[in-house]
Amino acid sequence: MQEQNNIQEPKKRMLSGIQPSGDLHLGNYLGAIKNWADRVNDYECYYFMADLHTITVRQDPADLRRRSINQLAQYIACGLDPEKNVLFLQSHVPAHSQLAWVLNCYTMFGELSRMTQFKDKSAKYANNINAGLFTYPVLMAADILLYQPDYVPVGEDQKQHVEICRDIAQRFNSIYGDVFKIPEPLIAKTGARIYGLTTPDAKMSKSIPDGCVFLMDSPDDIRRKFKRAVTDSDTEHCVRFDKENKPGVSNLMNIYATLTGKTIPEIEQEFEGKGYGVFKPAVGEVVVEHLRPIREEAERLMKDKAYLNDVYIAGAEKASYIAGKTLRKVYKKVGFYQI
Ligand code: ATP
Ligand code: LTN
Repeated sequence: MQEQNNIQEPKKRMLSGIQPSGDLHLGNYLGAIKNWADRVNDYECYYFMADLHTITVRQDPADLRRRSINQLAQYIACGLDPEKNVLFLQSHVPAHSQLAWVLNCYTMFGELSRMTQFKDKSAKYANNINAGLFTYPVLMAADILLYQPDYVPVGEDQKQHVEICRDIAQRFNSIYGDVFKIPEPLIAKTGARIYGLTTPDAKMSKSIPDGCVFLMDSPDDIRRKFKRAVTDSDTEHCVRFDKENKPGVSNLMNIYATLTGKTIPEIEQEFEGKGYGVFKPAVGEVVVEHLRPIREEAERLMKDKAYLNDVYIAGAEKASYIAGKTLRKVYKKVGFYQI
């Protein structure tokens, strides 16, 4: 019976990527990768390292190379089995750059100017506001549309980019017919926005290493970071969810909830009358234990470059096959002469 259903309804397709522009952290994991790993059995999944995107900001070439292979090891250690998912490096599939050029011509200057990430990054990297930073969302739209996915699981900060991708696809389809599937962003209910442990008003990000918990951090580093987490300045000192007045505590509760599956009221009850001195190390310990097997497996895989290279080669082949089909269709529709 089950088998019959599978035959009638092909699995929905899912695609996402992360830039290898820094080491993966708890925000990437809870906002994105954990949701990918939780769904591998129910969807046909494509996950990639967005290395083309990283050079919108200057990168050290040796670091970029090292992180591109280490990130693959970390994806696999997080539960993305290369036998069940297509894992690949964006620059290994030329169709991404090729489709991006075409889509550039169907994307408006005005809509790109409204992108929050462009505004943030051009303020942050004011001496290098390059054209790639501006057209970043077009390359991202190409990444997505090539694979005709149903869903794009990302953290909340990427929602605007998935929305512009939908707009570009709809514009293209309205001219040429149904070329692209219109994808939906998939944003987790908990973990979609993790804040820095020392900056509870800014998202956890590798660019603020102080309050950022990296997947490869040692247990002692993680414990130390949670002990020093900013809570709040009121005198109440009770574990209560209140994003407005207690952003630090609420962030820690969100992390705890996402990793344990407990609800916010259950957590409030668990720590009733216990204060932050008990709560902060408890969250730290849950994180340490959750990340321990991931770190150990990633360390093992990072030493096996031959295996990682094989995964990349197989991933690029499978991805190129699907991406090539869409690209050929697009080239034909816009009128490029076919031979
Ligand atoms: P940067 O700080 O350089 O912008 P980043 O650390 O935010 O980078 P990205 O490569 O931009 O990492 O994000 C990869 C994925 O992780 C995206 O789906 C993004 O939405 C998600 N993500 C990143 N930071 C967080 C966070 N703090 N909370 C939840 N999800 C996050
Ligand atoms: N911009 C994304 C990375 C990214 C991506 C994508 C995510 C590049 N291409 C396609 C989903 C789908 C980010 O995480 N900063």
